[in-house]
Amino acid sequence: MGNNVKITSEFWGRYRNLVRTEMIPFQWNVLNDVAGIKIEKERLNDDGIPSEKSHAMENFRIAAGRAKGTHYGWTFQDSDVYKWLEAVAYSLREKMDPELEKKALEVIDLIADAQEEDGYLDTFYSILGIQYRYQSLAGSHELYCMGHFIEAAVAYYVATGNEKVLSVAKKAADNIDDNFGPEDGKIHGYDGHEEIEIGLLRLFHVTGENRYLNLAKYFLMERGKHPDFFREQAAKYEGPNALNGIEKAADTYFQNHKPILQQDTAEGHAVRVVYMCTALADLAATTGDAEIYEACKKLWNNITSRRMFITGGIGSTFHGESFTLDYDLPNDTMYCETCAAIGLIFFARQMLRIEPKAEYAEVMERALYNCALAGMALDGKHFFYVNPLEVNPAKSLKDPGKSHVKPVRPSWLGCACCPPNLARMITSLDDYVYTISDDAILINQYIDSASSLKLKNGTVTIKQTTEYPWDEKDIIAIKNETESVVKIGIRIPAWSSGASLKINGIVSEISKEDGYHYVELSAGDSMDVELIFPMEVKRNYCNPLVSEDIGKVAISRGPFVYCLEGVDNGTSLNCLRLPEDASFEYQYKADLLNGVGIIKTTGKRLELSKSSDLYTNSRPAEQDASLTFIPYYAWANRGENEMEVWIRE
Ligand code: FUB
Ligand code: ZN
Repeated sequence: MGNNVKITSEFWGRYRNLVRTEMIPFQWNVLNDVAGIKIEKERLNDDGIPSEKSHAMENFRIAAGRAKGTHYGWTFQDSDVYKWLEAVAYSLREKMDPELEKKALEVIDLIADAQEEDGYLDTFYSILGIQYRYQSLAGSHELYCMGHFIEAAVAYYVATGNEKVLSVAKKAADNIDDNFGPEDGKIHGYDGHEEIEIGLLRLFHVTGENRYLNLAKYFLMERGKHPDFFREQAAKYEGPNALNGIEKAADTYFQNHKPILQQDTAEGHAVRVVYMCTALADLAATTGDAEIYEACKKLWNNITSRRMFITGGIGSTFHGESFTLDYDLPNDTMYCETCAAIGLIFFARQMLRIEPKAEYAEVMERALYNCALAGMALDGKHFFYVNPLEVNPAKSLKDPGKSHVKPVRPSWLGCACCPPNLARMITSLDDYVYTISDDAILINQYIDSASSLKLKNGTVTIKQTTEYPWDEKDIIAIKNETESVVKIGIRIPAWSSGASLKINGIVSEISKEDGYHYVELSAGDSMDVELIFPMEVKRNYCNPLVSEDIGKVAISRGPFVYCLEGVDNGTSLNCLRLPEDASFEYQYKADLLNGVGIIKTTGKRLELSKSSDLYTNSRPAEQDASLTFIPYYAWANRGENEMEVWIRE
């Protein structure tokens, strides 16, 4: 069904294979409590995190009446199963696997059995007291979980044509529609964690049923109109513990401080913000509403030009996993949750549907190749929740203010939202390569692949031949098999100076329109494009308003941000300096970290004082030091050690 983008890239092929062969089976074992995992505390002094097991599948079995017991885990434990199912859907879309399909069908049957007669679907309340449902929305995550289910169901239906899963999703959405909305007798409210809006819009896209679009719009537009909504619900609530005091969080935490269209800055919990923005941008793209798009742009600009780390990570503090204020980007206490980087990628994808601006694809690339990818180890079995730009393991161990910053990836997490999010992101990467409209295609990501893309009047095939992300050349063969003219936008990466282009072997001047060079192909035409985007090693500087990065430089090459790691550079990385005139040597090392490009140079190291005095009146001396940078995504794969992205210049 739909578009077919076959990813043949060695870099991404390895990851996608890893998700299929390691992550999906491993996560299945975790969900079924047979993986033998040890879940670490996420922070010192934090006993609030369920830490023994997942129990997610058992919750469904209990809710379905197939097992006895009670609910265990977070109120959003169900979403781990749904994200697993969504990743399975994309994986089956890429490659059929009867064994995996059998498991997925069993899960779908179980979910259908756990669904209440009237369509309500949430194991927490089905097990602990259905009479209390929809009454603690600040913390219950009921709509969040159903949103994830709907996303999974749509993905599974599109991949396999399975009608049952779609009908369970529609039944759940209809139950939500029966209970929420502007009409008298319905709840005039929304979930504490945005997600249902994304699911409903996806359901609208496959069914064409307007009520799902209207309900998504209702949730988005209602948010922030009555900031007391969560507190009023919580004051009356007598059901099982779904709140844990979250109702006392600031309105900004929930993006509930003012109506969305009036929000100028990204406030509160970062994942919530970008999920909200994803739905808002989808709504703008779907309805063509200019006011909604303006609201998206305000939030996009605030995030990407004031509140985003160079790795594409977002969320400056672990307090509320939140944004803080403009230019507050602390490298060693930040949050940068893997899910938040993934949410930013979702947001960028929707923005590209509205307006062909390459900055959306650039941010997508930045977040994908850096923060998001750092969320998993090269073995596909260990995961970061928090993605720091500077780590000293001793401080993570002793300083409660840094204890959320792990120096190595644990095998699983008490709050396990990130690993399955990564699995669904990587398995659906084919959806991020192009933006397709009726008569135009944007080439957003350079990934070795062969595609057949459906436009209004037929198919366009595009074959990309490239060693990207390591190599600076892409040969793109395009064939317009439609019956009309097709416009193709070729992204000229903003990080590359001096890109060059040949069309059918003839050098062509690049003219950029919002970051894309456009070519047109008449019906039946073919075109060979050779694009070269030099990947020189670049020095990146931060706006001086970011106090932590003053006098520092970060190194990048192509889409990758680089870092220094202790294993290559010794301890006390803060003592290292990269002089302005240092020149770089780039080498691809096939035998290191599954194949990486490293950057070497000669820098300086402060000599440690011979005395143990803390203060002295003489400036420490420096000596030459050889420096080795590796791509940020590959750090923490060689044991526990220090790491630093921003280095003194
Ligand atoms: O609340 C559900 C998920 O758990 C959020 O998206 C993550 O930030 C984590 O808090
Ligand atoms: Zn997460």
